[in-house]
Amino acid sequence: MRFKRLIGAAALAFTALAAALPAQAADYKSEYKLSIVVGTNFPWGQGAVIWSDLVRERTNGRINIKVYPGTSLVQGDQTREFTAIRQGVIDMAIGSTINWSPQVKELNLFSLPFLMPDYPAIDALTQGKVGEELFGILSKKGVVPLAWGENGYRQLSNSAREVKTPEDVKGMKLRVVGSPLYIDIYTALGANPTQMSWADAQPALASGAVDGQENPLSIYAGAKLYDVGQKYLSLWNYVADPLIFVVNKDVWDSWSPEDQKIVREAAVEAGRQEIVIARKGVTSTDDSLLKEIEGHGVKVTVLSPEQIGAFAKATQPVFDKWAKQIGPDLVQQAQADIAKR
Ligand code: X2X
Repeated sequence: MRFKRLIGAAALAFTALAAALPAQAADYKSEYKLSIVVGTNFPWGQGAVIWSDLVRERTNGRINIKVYPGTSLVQGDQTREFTAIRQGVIDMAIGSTINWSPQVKELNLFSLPFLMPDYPAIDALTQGKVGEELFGILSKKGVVPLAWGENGYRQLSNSAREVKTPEDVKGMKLRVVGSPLYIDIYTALGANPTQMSWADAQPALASGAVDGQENPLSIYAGAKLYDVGQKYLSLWNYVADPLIFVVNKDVWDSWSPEDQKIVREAAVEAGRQEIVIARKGVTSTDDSLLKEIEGHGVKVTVLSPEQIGAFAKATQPVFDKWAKQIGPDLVQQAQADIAKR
């Protein structure tokens, strides 16, 4: 009986203590898991570090974010990342539109071949009506979207030969990312695309199981793909993948309005900084990253507008097919905003 009373007293004391604590402290987790695909040495990963550091500082450690690179919370399977965020296996993420497009078909917009010819075109979408509409769609899917970042323009590399025309990629075995749209693009070009995760792509390139791949230059250089025989690089800006900063909805709702504001503002700041980092060294005014890549014996081929036109023509049926799936209104809005940029 004494024992029971003791337990009763302990429970009472605990209840009193919990009531005395601010509600938020009781609800907050000791760690929030932030998922990204690549490591913190890449611009994408730096964005994650900037965001988590800002949040930790400004909340005095109330919100303690830990970065999980390599999509390790879903065993490297980046196409399952979005589902895992919705389910709460992942608390927050900075994800590529490509990796989430199997669950959010509208995000395929950025993968429509040759839709966005330059950086102002990307910005016209993410910072305009299209971006707002996409955030609205995400908000209905169990996540709270906060800010845009950028992986970058995806360029084609391979170990076999210089690529200047659709003819040059015929029969080439190419690793592509998780959206079926990429299978369609490379099939239309007569290549032999094979879908695999980024984790699997690197050994496949090293062993020669695939001839080539497509990724932003920051990923190509950060992963040292020139060391695994990827000596031919064609710059054609055919698609670009923005990044989206999100928090799981239940996690978001567990935070005080003050902390929500801090997390949102930090995401916007980190996103802005990350985009600057992602665009560094790959423009005509600063081509330092390109020079570095060439220094590794890589043949860099910048496609002319005419050469790009030939690829655009060959992939037009893919554009048209996917524009219907994404939603003709959204695609038209995107095209109009790009035309006005
Ligand atoms: O897997 C890729 O190619 C990467 C790293 O760019 C993405 O996550 C979309």
